[in-house]
Amino acid sequence: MVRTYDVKALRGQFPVLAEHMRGESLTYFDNSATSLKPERVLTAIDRYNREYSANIHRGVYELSERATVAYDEARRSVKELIGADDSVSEVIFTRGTTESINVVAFAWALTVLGPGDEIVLTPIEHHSNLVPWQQVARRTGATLRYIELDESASISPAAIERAIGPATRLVSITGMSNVTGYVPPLDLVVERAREVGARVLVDGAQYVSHHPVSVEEIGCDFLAFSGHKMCGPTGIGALYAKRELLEEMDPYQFGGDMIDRVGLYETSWARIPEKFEAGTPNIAGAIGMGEAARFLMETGMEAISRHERDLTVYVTERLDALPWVQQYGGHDTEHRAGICSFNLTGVHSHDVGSFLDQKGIAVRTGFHCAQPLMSHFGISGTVRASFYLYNTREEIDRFMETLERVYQILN
Ligand code: C6P
Repeated sequence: MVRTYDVKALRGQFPVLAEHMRGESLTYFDNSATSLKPERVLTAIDRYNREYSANIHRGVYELSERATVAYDEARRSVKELIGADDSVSEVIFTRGTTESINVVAFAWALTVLGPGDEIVLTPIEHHSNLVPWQQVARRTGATLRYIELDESASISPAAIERAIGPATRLVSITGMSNVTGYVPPLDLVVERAREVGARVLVDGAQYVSHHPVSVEEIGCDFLAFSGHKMCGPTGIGALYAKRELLEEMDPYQFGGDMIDRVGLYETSWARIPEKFEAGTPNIAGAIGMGEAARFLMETGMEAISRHERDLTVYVTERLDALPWVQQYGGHDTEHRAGICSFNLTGVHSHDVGSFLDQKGIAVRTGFHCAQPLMSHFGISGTVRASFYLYNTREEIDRFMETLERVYQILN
């Protein structure tokens, strides 16, 4: 049976889309900052708080058992979304991508890296996948190396070959740029890393919400992602890691629930994943993220990705036709998804954003937590429109009409 992609029905599931902003119906094009949440995710969180709001792993009573079951089910759904195989890997709940990357930086990299070791990054990374590695390099004596970009901020096989070598211990790379939507060739990165015995962390903050993902197929060692970018709530995210790595890693934080036996002077750790989840976790958040994962799987990640590609091709072509628009990240929509970044000649990105806001259109402007990439383009910021499963061509038409007006008025 071929399922049709019913964008109208999907839109009906997102209460925020019925809102008006500045007296206009909302056009939400800031999905890379955070996505909207469907009714069923809101209901799942609400039901936990109203009907079985107990702590997990602690009570022998039914309320606590219900919370524990829901929390464990959420973990299973998140694992299923990314194709993680229970027998060889695990998912840990964190506060989001940023914390997940910090867990790897502080619980793994700090203990295994030293002088002479290299951490390979790219200049397209979000600050969350740069700053922790600068800290690790400073504290361990390891060196940072960057995969060179071409003019459109893409990565060639030759650049990967040059940057990853015998001294590389870790490659930490985004699965999808939050500025241009560019999807780097992860297969080549992982293949090269394997040749030299390096580990690979994929920053999946954007990647997981927009693509079908199978960590087993990608072959990465770590994958970091956030609930709020995939129709879930804020304050929750996940770190996927190979079980063997989690076994050898020390806990990241210490306290309740992550222990096995505690004495006055010595403590042994609980099993994975509890070993990495000290204290009462964000139970409602995890349940919301689990529901979001089920929603995405039922909608179909292939279908979502196809829908977004259609929107990306459409908007790119329309922007390309305007001589006063400078787009960033190239025209190769095969390797880009869901995002377009641009400037209008002679108009500051913030002014464009404020004008669009007057028409109820929400975009992000500025450097998007990616200053090295802005330096690569030689600019201080862009206007970024980022799409998701509920956006439509009609919204893009409205956006384009408004952009034409912005240019006429502000240029
Ligand atoms: N990017 C954006 O508007 P957190 O904040 O931990 O959920 O995600 C951090 C992060 C890491 N990597 C990438 C590629 C990201 O896009 C983000 C978040 C948002 O682009 C907010 S700055």
